[in-house]
Parts: sequence; C-alpha cells; structure tokens
Amino acid sequence: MEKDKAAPQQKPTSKENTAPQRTQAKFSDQTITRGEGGETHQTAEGDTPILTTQQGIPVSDDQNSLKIGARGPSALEDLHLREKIFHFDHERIPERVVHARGFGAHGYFELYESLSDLTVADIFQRKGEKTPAFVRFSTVAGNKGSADLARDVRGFAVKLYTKQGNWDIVGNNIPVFFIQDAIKFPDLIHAAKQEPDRGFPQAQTAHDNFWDFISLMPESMHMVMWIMSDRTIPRSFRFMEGFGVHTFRLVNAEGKSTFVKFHWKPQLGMQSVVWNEAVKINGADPDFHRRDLWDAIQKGDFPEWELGLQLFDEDFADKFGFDVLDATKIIPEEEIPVRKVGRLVLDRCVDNFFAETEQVAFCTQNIVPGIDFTNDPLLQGRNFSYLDTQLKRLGSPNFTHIPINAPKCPFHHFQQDGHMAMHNPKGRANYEPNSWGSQGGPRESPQQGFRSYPSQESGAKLRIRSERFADHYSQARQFYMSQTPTEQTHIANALTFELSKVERPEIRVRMVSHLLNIDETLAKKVGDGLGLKEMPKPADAAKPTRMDLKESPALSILKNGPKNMKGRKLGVLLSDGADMELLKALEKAVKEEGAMIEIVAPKVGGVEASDGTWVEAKQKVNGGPSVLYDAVVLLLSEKGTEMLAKESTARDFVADAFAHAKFIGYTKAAMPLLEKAGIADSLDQGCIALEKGEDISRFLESCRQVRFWERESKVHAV
Ligand code: HDE
Repeated sequence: MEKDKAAPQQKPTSKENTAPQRTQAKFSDQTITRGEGGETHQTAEGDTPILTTQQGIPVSDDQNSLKIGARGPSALEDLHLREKIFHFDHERIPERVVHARGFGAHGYFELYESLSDLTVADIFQRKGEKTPAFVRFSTVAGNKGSADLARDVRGFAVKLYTKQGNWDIVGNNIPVFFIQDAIKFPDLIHAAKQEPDRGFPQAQTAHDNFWDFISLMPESMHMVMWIMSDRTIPRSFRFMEGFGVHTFRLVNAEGKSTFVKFHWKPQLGMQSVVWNEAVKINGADPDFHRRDLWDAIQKGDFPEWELGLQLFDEDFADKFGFDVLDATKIIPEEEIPVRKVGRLVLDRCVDNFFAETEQVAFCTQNIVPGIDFTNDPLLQGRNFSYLDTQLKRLGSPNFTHIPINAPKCPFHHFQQDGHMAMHNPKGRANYEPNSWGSQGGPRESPQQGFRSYPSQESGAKLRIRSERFADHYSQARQFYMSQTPTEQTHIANALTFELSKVERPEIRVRMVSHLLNIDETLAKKVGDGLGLKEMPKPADAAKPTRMDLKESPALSILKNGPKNMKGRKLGVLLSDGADMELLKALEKAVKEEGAMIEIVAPKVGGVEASDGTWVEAKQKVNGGPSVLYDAVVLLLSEKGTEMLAKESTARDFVADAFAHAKFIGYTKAAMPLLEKAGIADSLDQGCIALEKGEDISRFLESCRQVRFWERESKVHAV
C-alpha cells in the first residue's frame, strides 16, 4: 500500500508561506498557487478580504479538510469543515406554497397629485413625493425551478415602504380570480398543482385534476377566459398589467370612504407571446422573464407602470349589475374610468436573490391608515393566510427584522424575543400602560393611528353565499366578446390544447357545456377541436347569461399594445461578409426607436463583416432561436446563407419567426435560407427585403405593430 504522504509542513512565520506551494500563476490580479495535491489556492493580497468562518476566524486553507495523515480520516475538530457543511445542509427554506417562482426588483412610487381629499394615506398626500418600493413578479402553480413561460397567472406583488408603515398590494396580472370564497383556495391549488399520486405535471394546468375541479366550479368561468387568453403567456413582466383584484376602501380625514380598485398600467403597453413560442422559450431560456427584467434594469431601461384607481361610492356599488365584493367580477373601465395617480419605476436589481426576492414577505393585511378592506370573502380569507405562511417559510415571527421586510419608517412596539430577534425594545418597559413616564416607551395615537372604517355589519351567522354572486357567465362572455378575432382564436386554441391533455372525456364535455353559456361559436370551435361527436347541453346556470353587456376594449391586449418598438428586442442573424453599412443603419434606427439588438451568428466569437469589421455575437445560432426576439433580421452574405441553409437551427430560426407571425427583415442574399425554411413562396407584407437605408425605416415602422397577425391563420390547419 502506498505510504501516506503529507503536504510539506508550513512555517507560519510569513503570509507567503502559510499555504502549500508548488507553482504560482497570476490570473485576474490574484495569485494562484497549486498545492501538493494539485489543488488551487487563491490567497488574499492587497485589498482582497481574508476568508473567515461565520465567527470571523480567518481561514488558512479552504481546499483541504483537516486529516490525520494525507490519506487518513477527517478530524472532528475541523471547525471550518463542520461549520461550512452544516450551513450548506440548511440552506433551503420551504418554497412558497403558491407563487414559488418569482423575480423581484427595487424601485419607487411617485405621486402625480395629492389625493388628500380621498384618503389620509401618507403616500398619497404630497405631489411628486417618491416612496421606496419592492416588486415581486411570479407564476402561481409552478415550483421554484419551473420555467418562466408556463401558461399561468402572474403575481404582481408590490411592497410600498411608506412613512406610515409598509403597504402591500398583493395583486395579479389578471383582475379577477377563480373562486369567490377563500375556503375553496386549498382545493383550487391542489387541483392546479402536480397530481398527488404521480407528482406531475408541474407548472401547467393542462391535466385532469385542474379541469375536473374547474368544470365543477362555474364561478371560475370568467377567470377561465382570462387564463386561456394570452394574458397568461406575457412577453415580459414589463409588458403586463397588474391588479389589486379586490375592492378596497380609501378613507379621508372626515372618515368618508370611497371604494377603490387598484390597477398597474405598463408604460410600454401590453404584449404576449404565442403558445407555440412559449413552449419553445421554455426550452431555449427557462429564465426568459427574469433575464428580461434583469437586463432591462441593468441597461438603465427602467420599466414603469402607472398606478390607476377606479373610484366609486356605495351608490354605484348598489346599482352595478354585479357585486363589487365578488372577486370573479370586474368593473369595466368604460364604466368607471381608471384615474392615473402616480408611477412605479423599477430601477435597481437585488444584490442577492435569496436575501431579498426569496425572503420578501407580502401580506394582504399590511395596509396603512387611509386604506381599508371590504368584506370580499376572498380578501378576508387572504388576510388570515399570509401571516401564517411567512411564519412557516421564514421560521420566526421576527421575519420583519429581515431588511427587505422591515419598514423604512420609525417603528416602536413592545413585541420581543422569539427566534432570530435582531432588535428588542430598549429600556425597562416592555409593556403598557406603564408608569415610567418619558422612559415608558411608545404610546398609541388616536389621531394618527390606524382606524378601521366603522362600517355597519349585522346578520345571522351562516355558511352562505350572496345571491348577488350567482351570475357566472355574463362577464366571461363580455371578456370573450371584447377580444379581437386573433385573440378569440387564441382562447379557443388554448382551451382545445389544454382539454386535449385531459384524459377523461367527460371532463372535456363538461367544460364545453360551460362554454355554451359563454359563446356558442367558441363552444363549437372547442368541441370541434376536441373531436366531440355531438355537442352537450349547456350547463345548468344559476343565472342566465346576460347578452346586454357592452364590449370593453380595455380587456384586449391587442387593442392596447405598444405604439412602438421601445423596450423590444430585435434578433439579427449575421454571417461573415454581412453588409456592414446596412448593419450600422439598422443599429442606429433601432437605437432611435428605443429598442435593442442582439446578434446571432454561426459562432459566438462573431463574424467578419463586408468591410472587414469584426462584429461580436451574443448568441450562437443554436442557442439564440428566434423565439427570444420580437422581430428578426437575416443580414446574410451569399456565402453565409449557403452555410446556414445547411444548419437546421438556422432554418428553425426563420421558420419559427414566420410561424409566430413576426416581422422578418432579410437581405436578398438570404433567400436560399428562406427557401430551405419552406417560406420563400409564402412571403407576405410582414417579410421585408432590406437593401437600402429606407427599407430599414419601413421595416421598423412595421415592427411597431409587433406581430403580423394576418399571417397566423395561414400557418395553422388544426
Ligand atoms: Fe395569494 N398567497 N392567496 N392570492 N398570492 C400567497 O403567501 C392565498 C390570491 C398572490 O411574491 C401565499 O407569501 C389565499 C389572490 C401573490 O411573495 C399564501 C388566497 C391573489 C402571491 C397565499 C389567495 C393572490 C401570493 C404563498 C385565497 C391576487 C405571491 C406565499 C383566499 C389578488 C407574493 C406567500 C410574493 C402568495 C394565500 C388568493 C396573489 C399561501 C389563501 C386572489 C401575488 O399566503
């Protein structure tokens, strides 16, 4: 047996000879030495901090555990090894039971005008005042590691660090919800998430349990229209709306209450991807939405939303055709316009994902003086839930001591101790009332303190739902009717896709019976798409569908899309010998439009353009499919085309861009690639030949429509 060979003993006299050394190299201003066993040592020099344990004890060797002889057992006294592995073993905390996958950023809210007539909320008093904010976007059903483009509702949770405490608007990108009463939430989420026996599918609703539950819950039909629309496959967090969903109250100095619904309107307009694109993005870049937000903020292209309020009084609430306490209903913007009162800007990425995004704890019950709840039974249930879930996840009632959750205003209370207490009340008094005078700690303030709106409540104690909650189909129909034909087709296709994944035929049929109460043409399209031999009878409805509700253009994404390419990304497929003049002109025009360019090339190192300029690429063609871009340009030389026409991922780049109704700019030399991709004979107005500078302006002008939707019907046969 080979004899144990110990590394040479170090003389601990000087810094240089404390680590075993054999060879030395300089890399990135750090001296790298190799130990006897060939391992890498990077030692602290100059300003580089010295590695320590959690206790601050300097570490001499982070590559080798303490052993008895070079090949002997590890010593139990190795405090560094023990601490390092102990900590690693405990790195995970439970993921959120819903909204596990999310991404957050810091920013601020800026008020346009004082709302002191409506509310005493401090955040709404002074025009132009900025309030720090943290926002976390999320998907609902997927686990923490799931892909960003799952068809799912997006969470849109905003924490506002106001001068009178933290106010959380824990909203979604859809203004309604599946259920009316919190008691059904665990059932809904159980049905939506992976099935309990098999543990799949995750991050998708296209399975039996979800549609079984939904088809037995007529109250979810309005939400079904929204989730089957393109709202659940947003192009970016930056391009989606947010909603507080429930009706809340604003309360002013006279104690007058005004009902309010909160809206976040993206400055860049709304945009979604198409389903086939979403599926492919999930493979190409599962972090597509995270990366998009990160990149935009890092570039200084700060995303922005306007805060809009729908304000109404009891009178309107009584006259409105639906109950304003029912979270499955909206108030159309055409009936109560959205008043824009401020803007939310996200201008700083987190320093650490776990410390901030993962540990941020939103609670619907975090409201401030001047804001109040209503009796929406979903909201009431949520107010119980969020505090509970934070304790479970973060492990201590002191989760507000974590910096991301701590108020940024002064706070004083007598709550103390518990796990991980970072600060406790100072002084002798930890109770009140007390007789310690000015040393006695904080006192209540009837003037400034939070007071609930004194609404009159009475009634028998019953498990009951208001009859005013019983119309489940009218607004579902209104939503569907408010969509453009393209969007209506997407809804029908999404329903057909999802229900085609359902194994039990009776569930599919039950869903179609509900659709018959929404719109017959939609029901027939889906029935046909599912291959139903005969249509079922419409589902029993507690209330007949109202046919008199007016279309609401505000509900359509396409009617509210962007007016330019600002914030969008153009993918340019480039080859050696590409026309440099054209590329320069394109880069200039895209910059002026406020959009971005990403170069895709056969090799990531780059290409040599026509004039000998070396242009670096961001993506190799097989890692930069066209699904990652809003529009594409094929800036190719003849030689480059010849080579790329033989590359399947280049052919997919073109064919997918075409199938996803994207605008395609191309040089004449790229024609053979278009031919190989099978689209040369179908070129339409969305495909624009680029020869000179003015073609580029024409191309970018077209791109402002984001997609060439007329093409879509020509590329789908089923
Ligand atoms: Fe949530 N929800 N929810 N929810 N929700 C959570 O809290 C819950 C509902 C929403 O980025 C949990 O911290 C119940 C509606 C968002 O951290 C949990 C009910 C809306 C987020 C919880 C609802 C939401 C959550 C899980 C029915 C839109 C992510 C982790 C009564 C208005 C916040 C957590 C973040 C998170 C409970 C319904 C939005 C378990 C019981 C409706 C955006 O407390």
